[in-house]
Amino acid sequence: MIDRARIHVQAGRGGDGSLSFRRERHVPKGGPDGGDGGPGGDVVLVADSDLRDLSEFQRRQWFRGGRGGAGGGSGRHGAAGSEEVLRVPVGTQVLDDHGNLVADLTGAGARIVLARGGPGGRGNRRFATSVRQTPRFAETGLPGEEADFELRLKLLADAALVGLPNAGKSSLLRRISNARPKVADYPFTTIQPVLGTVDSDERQLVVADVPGLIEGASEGAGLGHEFLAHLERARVLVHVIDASEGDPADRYAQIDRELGAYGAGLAERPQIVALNKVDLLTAPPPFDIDDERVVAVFETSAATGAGIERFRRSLFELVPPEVEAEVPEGLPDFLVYRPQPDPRRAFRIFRTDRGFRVVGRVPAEKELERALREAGAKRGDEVEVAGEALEFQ
Ligand SMILES: Nc1nc2c(ncn2[C@@H]2O[C@H](COP(=O)(O)OP(=O)(O)OP(=O)(O)O)[C@@H](O)[C@H]2O)c(=O)[nH]1
Ligand SMILES: [Mg+2]
Repeated sequence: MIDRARIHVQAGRGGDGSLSFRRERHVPKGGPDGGDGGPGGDVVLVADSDLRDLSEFQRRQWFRGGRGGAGGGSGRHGAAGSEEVLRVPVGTQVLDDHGNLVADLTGAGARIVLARGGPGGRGNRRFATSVRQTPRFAETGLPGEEADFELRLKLLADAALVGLPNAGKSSLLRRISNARPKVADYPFTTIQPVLGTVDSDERQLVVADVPGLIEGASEGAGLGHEFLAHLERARVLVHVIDASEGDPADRYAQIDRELGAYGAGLAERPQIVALNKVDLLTAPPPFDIDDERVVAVFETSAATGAGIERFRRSLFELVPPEVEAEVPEGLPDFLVYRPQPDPRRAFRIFRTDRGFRVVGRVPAEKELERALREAGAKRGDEVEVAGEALEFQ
């Protein structure tokens, strides 16, 4: 299962504003009629309940929003750039370059704008004033936002089966759910998490079978660390122990150390213990620990079915119904990620062979003068403000 990906997103550039003048047969000099450029397309992430992993992103890591169309004469606006929509499984978390959590897409249909398209440039029609009747400039569109993100899928399960390899986790899941994970008598049969649904008359539980953990898992031993991450969101852990070998309490403590070393609250999670493979025993397994996290202990045999039905039914009592996260009324169901200040406020100055060129928003005179001076402009230099050539004074 591919549960991590790195992507680079770049929203579309805004279209250029148009520099145009009305042409009419009997009017020698028509007024400005250049329309605005269209906005660039956003790059958007949407949680899709049909997807299971992030394998899509192995093939492709670069995503671009469409470019906004240029404005035209007669006041025509450019078309908006097309939105680039990336579909990810429910449970995907989005982290920025610094590892900060930007979004957690826990519900189907949740949306986040990862990069916003650049605004379109204004056409010259918009710059006409009573004192400037023939503006010979228009704005260029601005680039869209661009950023890198890491996607991490963390399974959303009500309960997760955890334990040493070969304890019988997959066998138990097969017994209680619709899932059919592979079962075999060697360690690490399960190499990727499997989800199964367990039904009762009123409710459905999602139970995850997570690959076996061994000593040092929290430091990456075995299939280790990455699978511990999938336990993070389970509300209850079902600790499966092979009761036919050694002391169950020792095995319990071993896994518990790894959960504690991993952190993320795993050590505090309520636990159900399943002492499995009791068909191989002649006497009930010894397991007498006093631990308030252990909410119930069951003796099961995935081989004969003994104890399975009681275990399955108890899950519905022991895993509390999910409390719907409270969403304040009026809050939109999507987020906008803003990595940079609003590009609408930006303009840029480029050097040309004869002086300077100002691109983007047309700044106020004072602001422009200061910026040009900082850029090294001297008296007499040519300054091009999108089409109009002026002399720097
Ligand atoms: N006798 C007996 N054997 C069992 C029982 N449960 C599982 N087994 C056997 O134990 C072996 C391991 O079972 P799995 O369900 O694959 O164990 P697992 O915990 O999923 O193992 P990994 O995926 O490797 O971590 C298989 O040969 C199963 O048939 C049981 O209750 N009794
Ligand atoms: Mg397994």
